[in-house]
Amino acid sequence: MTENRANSTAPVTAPQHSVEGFVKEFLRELHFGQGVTLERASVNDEYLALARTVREYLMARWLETVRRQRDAQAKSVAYLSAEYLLGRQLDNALIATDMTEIVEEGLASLGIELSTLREQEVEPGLGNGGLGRLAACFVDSLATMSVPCIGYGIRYEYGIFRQTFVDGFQVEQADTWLTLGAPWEFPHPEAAVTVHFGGSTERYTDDDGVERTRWVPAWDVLGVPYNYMVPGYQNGRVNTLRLWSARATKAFDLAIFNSGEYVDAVRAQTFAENISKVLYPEDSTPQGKELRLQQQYFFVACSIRDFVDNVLPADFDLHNLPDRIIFQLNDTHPVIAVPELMRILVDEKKWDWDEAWAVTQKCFAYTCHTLLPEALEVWPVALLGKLLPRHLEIIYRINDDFLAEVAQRYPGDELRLRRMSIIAEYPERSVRMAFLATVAGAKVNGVAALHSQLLRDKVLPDFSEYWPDKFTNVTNGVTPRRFVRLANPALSELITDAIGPGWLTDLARLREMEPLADDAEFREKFRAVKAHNKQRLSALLQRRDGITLPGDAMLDVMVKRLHEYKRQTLKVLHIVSLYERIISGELDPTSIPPRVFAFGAKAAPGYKMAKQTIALINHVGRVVNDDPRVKGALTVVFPPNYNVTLAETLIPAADLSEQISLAGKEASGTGNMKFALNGALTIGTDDGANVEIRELVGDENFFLFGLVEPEVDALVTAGYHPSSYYEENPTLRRAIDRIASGAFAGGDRTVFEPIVSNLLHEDRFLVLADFQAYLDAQDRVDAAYRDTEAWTRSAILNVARSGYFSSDRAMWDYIDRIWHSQPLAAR
Ligand code: 26V
Repeated sequence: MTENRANSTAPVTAPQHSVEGFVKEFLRELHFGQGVTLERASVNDEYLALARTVREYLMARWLETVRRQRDAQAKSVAYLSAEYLLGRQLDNALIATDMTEIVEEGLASLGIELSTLREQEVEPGLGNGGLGRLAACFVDSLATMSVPCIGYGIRYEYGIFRQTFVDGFQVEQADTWLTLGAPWEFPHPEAAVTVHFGGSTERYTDDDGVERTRWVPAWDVLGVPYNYMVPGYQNGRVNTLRLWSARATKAFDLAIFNSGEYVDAVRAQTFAENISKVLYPEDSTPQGKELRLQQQYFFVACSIRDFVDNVLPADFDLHNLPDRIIFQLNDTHPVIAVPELMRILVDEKKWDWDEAWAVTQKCFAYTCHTLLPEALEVWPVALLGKLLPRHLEIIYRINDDFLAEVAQRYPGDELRLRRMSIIAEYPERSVRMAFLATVAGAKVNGVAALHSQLLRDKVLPDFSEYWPDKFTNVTNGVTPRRFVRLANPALSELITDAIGPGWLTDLARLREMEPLADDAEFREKFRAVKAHNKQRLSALLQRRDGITLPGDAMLDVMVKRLHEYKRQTLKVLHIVSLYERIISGELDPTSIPPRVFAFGAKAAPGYKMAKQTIALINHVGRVVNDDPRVKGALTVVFPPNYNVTLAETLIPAADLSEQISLAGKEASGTGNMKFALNGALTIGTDDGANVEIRELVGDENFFLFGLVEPEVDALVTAGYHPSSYYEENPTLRRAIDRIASGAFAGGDRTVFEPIVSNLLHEDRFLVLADFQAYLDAQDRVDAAYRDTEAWTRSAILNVARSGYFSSDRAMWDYIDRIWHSQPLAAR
């Protein structure tokens, strides 16, 4: 039967690549897919029909890619990530298939504007910030490089909340990305996988007389796979992203239902389905969330099962698993996959422990994305033992074996054993997931050069001493398809005119633009692109939020999650200081270039200080924007609900990119790369990938300020007293006093008191220590901006020298240093 089917597979052909072919297909989708005529179709009908039409152009490539990957039996990357911030799919698919013009023309012939349908798409916001967006960039690159990869994750019914402002305060709304239809996903309920939870373990003797353990779980759920296409850029490849959705194993219990207990019957279903219901936005309190641990185990258990049972051939010898797969752990969220694979090999396949461990250690690699101790996940033993009793036993055994080895190398070094134990004893007995990942992983990497160094020296020093070769760096990257080609078509055209095609898949070629920085005519064109992008942003903000941007001003942008370590407060102090100096007569507003300060940031719903900071920005904005004394000179805008879609219009319009985290706190940053690639200059600290950006674009094209990491360390060790900066710096004092006076809260001194008192008495992230250096750097920015030609030259050099930050390069680095996999040969 299977043989027959394999032999009779008819080639799947894409619809005709022409305007007529497209129109025919689109109308067919409208009629037979949506059940409407063109006359009666809503915008949503048209969007869904268009999405389905476009995906048909990808279908043949997808099926062919999957077939070829199977046939080649090549090593695959399984990217395990709890988050994917994909952004809108339509435009990306159009660019990948080179269909934009055909579609635009075809739709126009029917009286429909492509741009209207684009706007209809709600992006799948299945991530919080940089970590989720990085995963999306990586799968894009692997598809474009023809490298076999499956992305595995969770299909959250509700992604990151939609942010609104009420009186300047953040209010969260449910993200209903699925309600108007989900044309990009392919559910496969028939391929559901069962995942077990709870219960206990028991010992038994198997038929060969070997003592074994089995897990007797208490409850289970189904994982239904939803497949998404990940199109490579005009290369005929489409990889797969497989996101899991939880379903109850029995839709409802008929017996209970028949006895009239309807509520009880649906309760079981609701309980199971809660697992993939919402994305955790709580990155302020990562611990103690049972549901989150359920989510983590749920998606990795489904993914490993899927790979072993469905992707590998039926007769595959799992001893060869490391030749066929590398599970890349995107942070610690999927680390429970390690004991899960051990459980499958030891309990189900009945392997020896050592044999199983040898294979497991070759199948995983771990990427760490943070330096903040509070962001490193730990799971209380009590919770883990209740939810996954067998996994806890396996973790104990891994730890015992590991510590025995360490004890052999360092006899008598009790303290070291305690430091390196996967199990922490205080303040609560718990499992340190980063340690487990480090012990199990073939490689451990940080995400920028400085971060990887600090990871070795500060976060995992004992481990890097123990396994120096295990540690490596892969500096992050971003996909130029979405963040240059899609987001900035005008710049893309200018680049192609200048250096020819091909740079979008070989971004180092941007270097060829360098000489053009000295070409006055080219600079003129480059400025025209920026001006065009500012107008495009202005129109969007007007339409979207009723925000009016002043015509000709420097656009100074800070967009990223709201966290104290990122220091949005430092930016606010700069604005308040300028405002205060102007209204007190110290600063002539016409002596500085007019600026628009644009913010975009979501705060975790439970993170009070972050939410206060959002309110402060909005309140400062209201006062500054309404004050005729600064009109034209200073404008503050904070469009709500910053997401991938908004980034695509904001970043290409920016002149100045704010990357002002406290040195040693931002692992990498990836927004910083997107800005540089779109011709914004960076004002930034010596942190994360800023370090590499500055090295590449050159000191003279980057505004560096602030303490460096060893200085931060020394200052904190010596005892940091923020109030002394307040007392000694009158400019700083006046800015803080103005906030404290209630000037931005209608005279109410209590509203922002927590922020003021935090700054003066705690200031964990040394905002006050860096304040003056930041202001000085901003003065250098103003001076540089006045010299239009020199500024444009720097902006062009930022673009030309940022090719290194392509996620394609990052993927090659992973392949060389970690995965040792291969692209599939060209046809
Ligand atoms: C951050 C924080 C900060 C405060 C308290 C608790 C907490 C918990 C989790 C996190 C997020 C850590 C993971 C993460 O998103 N890291 C980001 O990964 C990006 C991609 O590598 C990188 O560019 C960012 O610098 C890094 O913050």
